[in-house]
Amino acid sequence: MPASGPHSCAGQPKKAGSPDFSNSSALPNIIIMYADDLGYGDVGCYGATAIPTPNIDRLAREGLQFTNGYAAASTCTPSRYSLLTGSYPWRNERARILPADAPLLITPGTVTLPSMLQEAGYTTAVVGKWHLGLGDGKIDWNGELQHTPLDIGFDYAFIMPATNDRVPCVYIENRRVVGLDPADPPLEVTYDQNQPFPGVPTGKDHPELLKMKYSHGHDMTIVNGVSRIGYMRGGTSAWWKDEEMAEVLLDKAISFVSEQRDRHQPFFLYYAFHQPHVPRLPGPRFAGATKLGPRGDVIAELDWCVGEMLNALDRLGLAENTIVIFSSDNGPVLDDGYVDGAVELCGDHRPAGPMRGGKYSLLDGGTRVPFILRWPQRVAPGRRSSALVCHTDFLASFAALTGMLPHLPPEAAPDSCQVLPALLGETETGRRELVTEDTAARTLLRQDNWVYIPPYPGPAVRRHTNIETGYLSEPQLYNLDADIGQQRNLAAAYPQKVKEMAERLETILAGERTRDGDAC
Ligand code: NG6
Ligand code: CA
Repeated sequence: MPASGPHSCAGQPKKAGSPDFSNSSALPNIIIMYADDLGYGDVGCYGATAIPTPNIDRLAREGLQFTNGYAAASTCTPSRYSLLTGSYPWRNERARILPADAPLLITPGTVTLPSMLQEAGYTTAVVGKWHLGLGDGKIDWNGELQHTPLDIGFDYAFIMPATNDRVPCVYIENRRVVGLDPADPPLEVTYDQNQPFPGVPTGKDHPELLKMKYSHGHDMTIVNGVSRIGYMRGGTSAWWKDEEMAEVLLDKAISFVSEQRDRHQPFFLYYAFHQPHVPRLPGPRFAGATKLGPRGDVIAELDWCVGEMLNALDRLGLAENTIVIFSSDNGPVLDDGYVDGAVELCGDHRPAGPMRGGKYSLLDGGTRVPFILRWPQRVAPGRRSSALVCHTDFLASFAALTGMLPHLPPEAAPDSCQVLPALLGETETGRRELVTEDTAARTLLRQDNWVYIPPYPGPAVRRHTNIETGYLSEPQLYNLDADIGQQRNLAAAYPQKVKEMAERLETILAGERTRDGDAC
């Protein structure tokens, strides 16, 4: 039991005048810890043996582990968009993998998970990977940024603008790039292939300067010995060191939580890790932590960050009434553009667990992800749930938890199901239906344990990354109950089921809102 376990702070004296978070009527704090490209099978409690993840496993032991927990998409931007807005990403045609200088994808004024929680009295923060666009057109990286997380519901932001393989390789705190020196030339960024900055070394022209070589893409500006996507120059005092990123972000995340300790308000923290996305460069103490090379090592580092946050909650006496969720934005990939041994050293490790496909894919390995919820005060520890739940559902579910659901405007969070009873382990019935999408925003329908994938043209295996796409010129129908590995296409055997699900998917894609329909 976490309440009486060795890490629990139950029984420790509370500071005078501090809020009593053990009072069961107080709204819980909420922390979403969100990994980047972590597969279902990469975590010990989901079956991994080659990578030690004692802290994520601890979370599962003390909480509820979902076996049918989904991201809305098999890539980052659309998944995160869906988590924050409660909307299926395919409703917004811009919700695709974005460069860092793309305009903010979420229009200020949209109801978001953090803005809803702000209304409910929460202090809200994002720390880590953003990748949802910034600004509203042209960005001056040296000035005060507009259209940032602060404009869509976050009170505090410490972010990496896009991904760790995309420029600009700088952190942004609230509205400013961190660590710019006025004596440096201004920071400039472009993704225009035809406009590289003259004189700034690229991976393509100066491979001898690289400490990690690229395998595909990633041949532009060199930062910290690693060439990236996009070009950047100036503002060099602000450029990050990848090996320090885990500690930099962890420090900001823990500082935010610590600062909330003595405030009479609940908090929401969206802590978005950069691991195990490429380039994989662990801090020195995790280099060599596994036999799987950098990919395994950064997962061990990620796990350590999770543990440090759990320990901080214990120390601060906040563990009991804090909901901690751990999940991932999409499924796994081995070679995602750098030569880091991920493929060669993988051995028997199965990053997607028993599933087919991975990142970018329509197959289940693309979107079924580790998904754990711990709330010692309310959720029984050490259980598993097969309820179908998706990150998209957090908005309506936490609106229900905080009394905000009746106040959501009808157009808000159109695809967010109120599945709070499932999230809290009170039932194993989650949503009935779920639409997920791949990197090209091609969709599929899941209904109970059935998956229908429409016919799509295109290669069966994605180039470079070597991941099955899920594309087939015929319809695909799988029953995940009996066939989690999607090995037996039942479409020919169940033509009526195929017809019904195809029609249903069409109806949803034509605009039917999920939130008040039968899907939930
Ligand atoms: C792809 C990148 C890949 C990764 C991905 C986004 C190339 C060749 N590949 O375009 O490395 O950055 O975008 O990943 O550039 S995600 O997890 O943020 O969706
Ligand atoms: Ca990702």
